[in-house]
Amino acid sequence: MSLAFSPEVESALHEQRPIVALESTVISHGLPYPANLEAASAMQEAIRREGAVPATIGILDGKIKIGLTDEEISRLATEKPVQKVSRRDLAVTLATKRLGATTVAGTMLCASMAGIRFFATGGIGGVHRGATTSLDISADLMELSRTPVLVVCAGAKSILDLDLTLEYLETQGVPVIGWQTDELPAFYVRRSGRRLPHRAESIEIVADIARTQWECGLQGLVVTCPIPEQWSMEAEPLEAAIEEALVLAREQAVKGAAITPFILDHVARVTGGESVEANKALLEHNAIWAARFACAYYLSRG
Ligand code: PSU
Ligand code: MN
Repeated sequence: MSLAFSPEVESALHEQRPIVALESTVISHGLPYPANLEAASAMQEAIRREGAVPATIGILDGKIKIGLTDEEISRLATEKPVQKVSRRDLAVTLATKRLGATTVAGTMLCASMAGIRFFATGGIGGVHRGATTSLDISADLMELSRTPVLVVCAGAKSILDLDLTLEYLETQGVPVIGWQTDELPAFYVRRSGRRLPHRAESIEIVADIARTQWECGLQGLVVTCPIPEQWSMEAEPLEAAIEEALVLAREQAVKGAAITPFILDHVARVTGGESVEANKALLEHNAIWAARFACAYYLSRG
């Protein structure tokens, strides 16, 4: 088996203490340096403060590392190129011993192999705008229907087609639960105008829903937490930046896995870094809630 655990994660697993998985694509491709390092450590600290153990996941030296060290995180934050690892890339990246950063799909898959059930991230991938002809649908959505992990996120960015993303999640049988909200949050913005099928008000009910989901033999779940008010951005200028990025991507023939990082980078530059600060804030916020949900789940299991 290619799994390698940090001592901290290994003992937490052994003692059945709450663990929260963290992805690494947000470090290598989602945020610029040094914001990526700051976000990675803020998330880990937030999870520890809540009484859970963080497990940042990545691919190094032909191993799936569960619980990266600061040095390993630093490599992912600074070295280039880093392979973006979704389900399709896992075996190739391991066998060729390339440096790899796991996406939401890749992280869910590895977390589940390791026996970890809770995962905090920023935004999940989704159905891209124009998917009716490009068929560009993130593998994150399929993974949610296959793998029993609860993903806490701030919804999805409006770089995606949010209506089609919700439709696709419904088709795949993935519950999307608004954390104290009826609306799908749109990452940098608290509201998207899209109604969610379910809402949860208490940490305990989220833990109960997760347990019931898994007892039924069902797989992934999404819990969406809106970005905290003070970091929430204005929707219109963002939308303009995204439209501009999409036109540039088309002109430069950017496709496939490169699309999401390309748009994120453009939006960060156009908003003068405001989007980067918002991104860091929502990542930490999601880490806090994921830790609370994980703690409630393990506490109530006795
Ligand atoms: N959305 C973000 N930031 C990110 C990503 C998505 O706001 O960093 C990353 C996540 O790792 C996600 C991946 O799983 O992009 C989705 O990429 P794709 O659309 O190529 O599946
Ligand atoms: Mn894609």
